[in-house]
Amino acid sequence: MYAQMVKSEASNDDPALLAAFQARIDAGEKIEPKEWMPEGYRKTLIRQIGQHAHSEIVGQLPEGNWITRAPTLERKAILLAKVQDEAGHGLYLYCAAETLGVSRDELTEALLSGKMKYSSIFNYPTLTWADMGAVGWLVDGAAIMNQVPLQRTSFGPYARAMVRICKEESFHQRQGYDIMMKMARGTPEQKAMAQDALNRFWYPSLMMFGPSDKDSVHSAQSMAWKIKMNTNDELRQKFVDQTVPQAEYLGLTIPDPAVKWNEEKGGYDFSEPDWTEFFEVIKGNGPCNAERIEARQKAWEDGAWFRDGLMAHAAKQRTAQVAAE
Ligand code: BYC
Repeated sequence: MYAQMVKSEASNDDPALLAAFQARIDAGEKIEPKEWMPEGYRKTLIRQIGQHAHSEIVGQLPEGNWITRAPTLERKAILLAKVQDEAGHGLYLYCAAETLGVSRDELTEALLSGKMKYSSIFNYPTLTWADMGAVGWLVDGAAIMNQVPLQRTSFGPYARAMVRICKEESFHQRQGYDIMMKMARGTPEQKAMAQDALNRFWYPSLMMFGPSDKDSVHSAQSMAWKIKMNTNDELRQKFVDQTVPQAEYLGLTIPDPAVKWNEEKGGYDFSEPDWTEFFEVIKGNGPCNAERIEARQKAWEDGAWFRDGLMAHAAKQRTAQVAAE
């Protein structure tokens, strides 16, 4: 069903309607769910918003892994709140996707069957407490870099969901940086753990922005429709420029000897991630892909009784309502 919805690119869109639609996008208008939109626009949004929602939901797993092992009660409460925020982000985003005519069940099925993706970053393991710092600092930092411009995206429900999500993501980023500061200024062993976490999460964080512009399949059309506001490489560069001074402040070293300020371009030079690894991870061959999908599959099966109960209750209410009319 999902494949049918997003893969059939054949479009019967009328050229006059298409031109009027593009004019609205160019004028900076927001497109709302009940308004006319090209099929390709709708499908691209379902793909991007759906994948974004799945990323938030799957993204709870690597951090959820540390809730029971947080070093203090305060750290535990903060981490718990962050993971709960991510569940909330997933839910707003599923709602935004539902306004485009796809159900949450269909999206979930597409995730579990591997037809839909989620962010590559969540296929890496979180091995130590310092990883909670690195995830907040780098992963949420990369997420904000991508999501702040999406507050201006052309589809109304997506843009509005992004406003709230970005506020919460900045708290997430700050809490991660705070953990990194504690670790980097702690004992030599703690500092070594912080450095090790940075070493393991640096390149996977750069991969979050997607393949380099020359290999990005969707960027040109998505940018013309203002579904995306920047190219993958533009955002990756901004992320590096923001993060290198933050690493220096922590006294940590970016694991890339090529990182160097380039006066001419007004940004840092850096090495590209290993794109072969990226494509393997998004094909399902990363270190934790199987484990992540198994966890989501189990959650879906464990929740079946609750969904069935809700549906039965709704049916009963409807029958009672009809009888009363
Ligand atoms: N991972 O043509 P391209 C978070 C796929 S969660 C996996 O450039 P596009 C958080 C791409 O889908 C953050 N797949 O694609 C949560 C396409 O394949 P398909 C999630 C990737 O869509 C919890 C193919 O590669 N954020 O913040 O124009 C805790 C070609 O790529 C990735 C969002 O989802 C990847 N990294 O651009 C903490 C933001 N990159 O679909 C934090 C919204 C690319 O044709 N999404 N692919 O099979 C976007 O902005 C865009 O979708 C992307 C990719 C920039 C990610």
